[in-house]
Amino acid sequence: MEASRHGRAPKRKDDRIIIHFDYDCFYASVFEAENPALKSLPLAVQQKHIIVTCNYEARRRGLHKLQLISEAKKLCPDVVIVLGEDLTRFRNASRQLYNFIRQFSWNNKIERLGFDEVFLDVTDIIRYNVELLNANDLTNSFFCLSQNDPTLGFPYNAAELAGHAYPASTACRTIADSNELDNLLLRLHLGSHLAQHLRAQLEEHKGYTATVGISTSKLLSKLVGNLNKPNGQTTLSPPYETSEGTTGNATAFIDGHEIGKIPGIGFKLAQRLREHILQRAAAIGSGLVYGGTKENVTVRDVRTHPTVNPEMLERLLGGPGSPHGIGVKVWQLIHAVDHSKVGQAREVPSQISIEDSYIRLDTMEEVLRELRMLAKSLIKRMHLDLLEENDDDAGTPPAAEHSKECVSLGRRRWIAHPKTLRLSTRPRPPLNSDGTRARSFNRISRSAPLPSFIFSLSESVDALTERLVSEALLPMFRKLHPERSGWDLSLVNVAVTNMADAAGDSKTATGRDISNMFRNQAEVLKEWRVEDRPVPPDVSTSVLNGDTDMPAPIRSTDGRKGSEDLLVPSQESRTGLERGEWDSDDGAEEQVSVLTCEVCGAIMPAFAMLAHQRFHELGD
Ligand code: DCP
Ligand code: MG
Repeated sequence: MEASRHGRAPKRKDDRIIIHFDYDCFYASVFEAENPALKSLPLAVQQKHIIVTCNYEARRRGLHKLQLISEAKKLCPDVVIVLGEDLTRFRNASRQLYNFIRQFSWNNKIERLGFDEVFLDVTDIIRYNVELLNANDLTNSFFCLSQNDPTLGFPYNAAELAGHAYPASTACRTIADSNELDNLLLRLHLGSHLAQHLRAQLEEHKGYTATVGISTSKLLSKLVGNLNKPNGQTTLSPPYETSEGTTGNATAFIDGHEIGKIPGIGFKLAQRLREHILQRAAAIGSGLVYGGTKENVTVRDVRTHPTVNPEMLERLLGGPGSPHGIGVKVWQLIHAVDHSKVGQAREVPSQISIEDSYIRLDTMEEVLRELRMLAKSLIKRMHLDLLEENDDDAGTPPAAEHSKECVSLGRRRWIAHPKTLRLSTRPRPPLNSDGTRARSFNRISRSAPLPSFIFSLSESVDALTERLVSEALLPMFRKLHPERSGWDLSLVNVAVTNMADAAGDSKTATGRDISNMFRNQAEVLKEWRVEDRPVPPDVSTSVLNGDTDMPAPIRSTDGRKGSEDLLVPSQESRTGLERGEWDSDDGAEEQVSVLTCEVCGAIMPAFAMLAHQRFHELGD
C-alpha cells in the first residue's frame, strides 16, 4: 500500500472472500415479482409525494430515485405508480431472498443490511474449491456447492474471471497470464463464478436481479459492486497493495470516492472531514439526494492531507455520540481496510420454555421444589441457547458489534435478551358430581419483566435459581393461585419470552427481526393463548373417566419427565426458527391453518396436531 506521509498505514488482511448483493430497484422489483406484467412498463413506487424507487424502464425515461411525483408525471405521463408506504411486502420479500441465499452458505455468515442488501462470507466454500482444482486444467473445473454431495455444483473456467473487474482492463486477465499463481487472484476468480451462479439462481427461482460486488471485506465488496448496475457484478482485482511507492488497486479504488460515500462515514463525520480539508464550512446539497453535498472531498484528499493521522481523526471525530476508536476506524476505512465480520446467522429461539407435568401437585412445598427445578433448567437452557463466545477482535467496528445492550463478561456474551418471564400452570378441574373429571388443556399464566440479574455471568446457576424463585416466580405463583391450598396442578411451565436481539440496535444486526416476529406470532396465536383468567368450559375440554387428566406414560420411570416435547394446544414450547417464523413467508401461512382433533374435538394450529395425536396415543 502506498505509505501515507503522516501516520502508519494500517495492515491489510485479505484472507476472506465476501460477496455483496444489492437487489436492483428493490421496491419496484417486489411489485414486479407479484405482477410480472409490470416489468415492461415504467413503474414507480410512491411514498408521500416522492418516488422512492422506480424500475429500469422508468429510469430509461429519465425517472430516478427520490424524485417528486409531479416531476415524474411530467417527464413520463404513462408512468405506473404504486403505493409503497406499507413495508410488509418488502420486509417479507427481503426475508425470503435472504433465506434463499442462506441455503448456499456453509458457515452461516450471512448478514442483511437494510431490506435490499446482503453480505455473504464465502471464504470456506472458496478455500474448499481451490483445493479441488487441477492446476494443469483450470479451464475445465467443477465448482462444488456441497461438501457432502460432490455432484452438486456447476462447471466453470477457473482461469478466467466472471463478470466485470476493477480496474476494467483486468477483467480478461487469465491465471496463465499472471507470472505466479497469485492466490488472491485465484480465490477472487472462484468468488466471481460463485457470485454469477448465485445471481442466476436468484433470478431463476425468485425472479430478482441483483448487483453484486466481490472482494475481501464488506467495505470493498459493497463499493465495488456499484460499478456495474443493474444486474452486473464486479470483482476488485489484485494486487490490493504493492510495495512502497505505488498504489495498490484497493487504495486506488477507494481513493476516488467522495468521503461521504464510504459506508461507516455518515453525514456528520463526512461534514467534519470536509470542513477540515477545505478549511471552511462545507456546503450541503439542496436537492432531495440523501447525504448529498455540493463538495467533492475525496478519500484521497483526506488520506494524503498532511495533518491527517489516527490521533488527529480521533480528536476531530470523537466525543459524545461517536463510538470509541472512531479515529482508528476512519483511518482504516480511508486506507481501504475493514476487518468487520459478516454477522453469523444464529438460530435464536423466540422463547425458551421449560415445563413438567404432574399426576398431583397440590402443596406449596412441592410447588417450591418444582419451581426450583424448572428455574434451574431454564437458566441452564438460556446459557446454552443464548450465550455465544465473544470472539470480536480489535478490528471489529465498535458501533456495529458492541451495542450497549450487549452484556459481556469473560469471553461469553448474550446474543439475545428475553424481556419477559412467564409462569403458567394448568389447574386440574374439580371432580364432577358423578366422579368424572373434565379434562382440561387450559393454562393460566402470568407474565412479568424478567429481572436483569438473570444475565449475570459471575453468579452461580444455583444462586441465580434461588433468586429467580424467591424474587420472581414465587410471587407470580401467589398471584396466580391466591389460595394457599385447594388447587391441584397438572402442569407447571416457566418461560422467558419476548427476545430482544442483543445486536438489534445496530443497523448491521444479523437478519433477525425477533420482536416483530414475536408480535406477529402473538397476534396469530392469541386465540389459543390462555391468560390469567378462570378456565372456561370450551371445546378443548373433554370429559374423561378417572382421576388423571395427564396420561401416565409422559412420566418416565423416575417419576418425572419434562414434557416440553409434548405439545398442547397453547403451543408454548415452539421456537420461532423451528417454523421459520421470522425468516420465511411460508411460516405465516402455516400459522393460520387450524385443525380439529377427531378424538377430543380440541381446536389447534396444524403444527400442534401431530404432537397432540401422540398425546392421545400415549394416553388412551
Ligand atoms: N429506499 C427508501 N428510502 C430511501 C432510499 C431507499 O425507501 N431514502 C428504499 C427503496 C429502494 C430500497 O430502499 O427500493 C433500496 O434502496 P437502494 O438505494 O438500493 O435502491 P434500489 O434498490 O431501489 O435501486 P438500485 O437498483 O439503484 O439499487
Ligand atoms: Mg438496491
